[in-house]
Amino acid sequence: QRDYKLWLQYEKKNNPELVREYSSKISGIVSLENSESSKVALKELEVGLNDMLGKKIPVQSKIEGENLLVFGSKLSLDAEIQKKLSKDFEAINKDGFIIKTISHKNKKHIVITGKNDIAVLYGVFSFLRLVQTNKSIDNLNIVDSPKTNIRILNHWDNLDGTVERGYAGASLWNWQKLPEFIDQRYIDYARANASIGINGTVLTNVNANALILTPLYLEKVEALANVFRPYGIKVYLTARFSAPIEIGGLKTADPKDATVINWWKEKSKEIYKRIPDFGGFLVKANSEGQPGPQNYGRDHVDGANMLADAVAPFGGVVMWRAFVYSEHDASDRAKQAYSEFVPYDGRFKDNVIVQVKNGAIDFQPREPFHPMFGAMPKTPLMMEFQITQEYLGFSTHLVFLPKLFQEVLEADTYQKGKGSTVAKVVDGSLDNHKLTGIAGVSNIGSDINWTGHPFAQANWYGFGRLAWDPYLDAETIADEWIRSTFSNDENFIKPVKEMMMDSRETAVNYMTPLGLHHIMDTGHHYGPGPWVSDLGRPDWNPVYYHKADKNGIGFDRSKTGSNATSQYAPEVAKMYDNLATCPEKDLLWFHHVSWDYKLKNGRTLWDGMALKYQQGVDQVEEMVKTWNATEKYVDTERFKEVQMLLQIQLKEAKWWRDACLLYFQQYSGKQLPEGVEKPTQTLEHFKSLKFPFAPGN
Ligand code: BDP
Repeated sequence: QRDYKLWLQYEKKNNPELVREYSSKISGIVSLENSESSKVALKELEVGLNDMLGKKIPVQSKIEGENLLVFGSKLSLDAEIQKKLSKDFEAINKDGFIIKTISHKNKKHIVITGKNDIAVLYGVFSFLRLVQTNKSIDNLNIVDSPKTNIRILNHWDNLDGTVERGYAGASLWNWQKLPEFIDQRYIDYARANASIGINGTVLTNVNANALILTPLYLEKVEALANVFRPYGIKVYLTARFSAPIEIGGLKTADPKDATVINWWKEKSKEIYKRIPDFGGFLVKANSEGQPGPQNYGRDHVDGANMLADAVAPFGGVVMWRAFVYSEHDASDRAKQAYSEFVPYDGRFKDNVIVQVKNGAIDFQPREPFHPMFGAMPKTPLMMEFQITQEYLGFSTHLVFLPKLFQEVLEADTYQKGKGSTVAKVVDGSLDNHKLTGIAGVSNIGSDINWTGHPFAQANWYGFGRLAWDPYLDAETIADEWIRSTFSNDENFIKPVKEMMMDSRETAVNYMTPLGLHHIMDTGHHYGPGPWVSDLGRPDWNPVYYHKADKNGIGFDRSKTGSNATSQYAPEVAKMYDNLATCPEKDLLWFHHVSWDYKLKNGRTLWDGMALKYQQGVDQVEEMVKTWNATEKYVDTERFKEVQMLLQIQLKEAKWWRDACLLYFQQYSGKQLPEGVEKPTQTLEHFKSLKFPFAPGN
């Protein structure tokens, strides 16, 4: 099936000139090595080039002839070629690659190389992408290195096969059949990840189960690690802080207790004996009911450092999550992670990296960047994005997330003056950190198309590309993805790219315009629920976030309110504090303003908000039209699939618009402005909708 093949379609080129051009530069493939990874690379080149060029390209192990495509790691290259490339080798890091047209013994060849065979594999995929996207392979001179070390997926997969916030079927990991049964999907998964430079995967949910650390499961984890290894993908696990009690029979999990310390040391030793390249642990501690060091009067530093000591002898890392908020202090949830973690700056061990969500609340359609970025110069911080669309319409809404990711990465923290972007925090350049990383909460499941929505594949793809290079722009990513997934035809690319590029703002418009946030329905977060006010904790309720009343709407986080703005550098705080300079897209995130507040376009807030909701719906109508016009460029299967999904998206966009406007209208007491369609249902109707099953809950 087409959509199983993701962005690795390797569609046959129908332009004979192009085929001739490529063929003339690739008269043969020379594979210099025989490692598992180079076998993978060779197979990829053969499949890719043979399919795209429609003929079999001969493979050889020596450079004999001309116009050969030669690949192998540095040491496999002939000394003369190594010398020729010496400057380039100096310029790349461990995972970086070189793709270069060279002349060797008066013959032209293309060489793909790097310092090790995984880097070469990245180079091979990058080369194939050139051909996939119809780029020239004339006089190549590409020297590229990833800007972060840990480029990792976080699977929120449970041992019972369900996926928390997963909208693409069940977990890929079949724990029952492992270790003996190696599903082809594990291999295809690894291959897809390698093709975009992802080099790590956390197999298990952050809401962790200690069982994964028992021998029965470790044997299964080992089997997966063995499959992933040739693709350069390291396995990591979530560590349940109370595991020493639950599976170790200890009385405590106190990180200062000698038996606990020893238990984690022994456990780590056991894991590394099976999996010598095990990546390390990801930990959610003292957050949403998960156990942690605070259960024993210790703090996050004690907990993280104890685990860090356990894995340090083996080169492992601890990714300690900063997603914490306490029920005892619900005054402003947005402030809590910063308040709790920033004082720890400089106290974590070298192999600890603190994993911070992109925004201070929780993966909303739009959030200002998390104030922790740039605020802990002595601590490596890694980014946590959510690829799975928990708050973005699940896998039924087409929302191209690289736009969101880029917006966050480009944001300027001003922590070291102008230009201190989040990307510079993440790639370590702002504060000189060697340990760097980007995590993405996976949207992958057992669905044939992997991600539920064919276009959600682009979010996995885009995440990987941005993890490799946080400075890439979303448009380049969209272009690459469309070409390698669907078609190189400009008539298709142009409208579809525009549709993707606008899709995130579209979702913001019909869900949470002007800085609104967390007004999704209870628990499952499916559809609108701005009226919800009965959940156990105040900060779980939408009413806590929008604070609509007859005077206006919005959460005052400025200095006259919760003062969350003070957690940013002064330049940023000032910008957000001041109504005149606070970007309108973040208005209600930072301010409570009256329904009559004048927006920049001269409209009142109420009118402007209503029109935004309407605009969101109109934009989905446009998406439907755009897609319908692409029929002749796409296979029927994917065409139909997307067409049906867009109809759901349209229906749900209207649901969002009508439910939110009817609800807020009770407070504004104003009529809908002209241009906004009248709701066809009552507020009571929307409130009465119940979803005993919503996926991912
Ligand atoms: C929230 C999810 C919840 C996760 C939590 C987390 O609703 O399922 O467990 O974040 O990131 O977004 O730990």
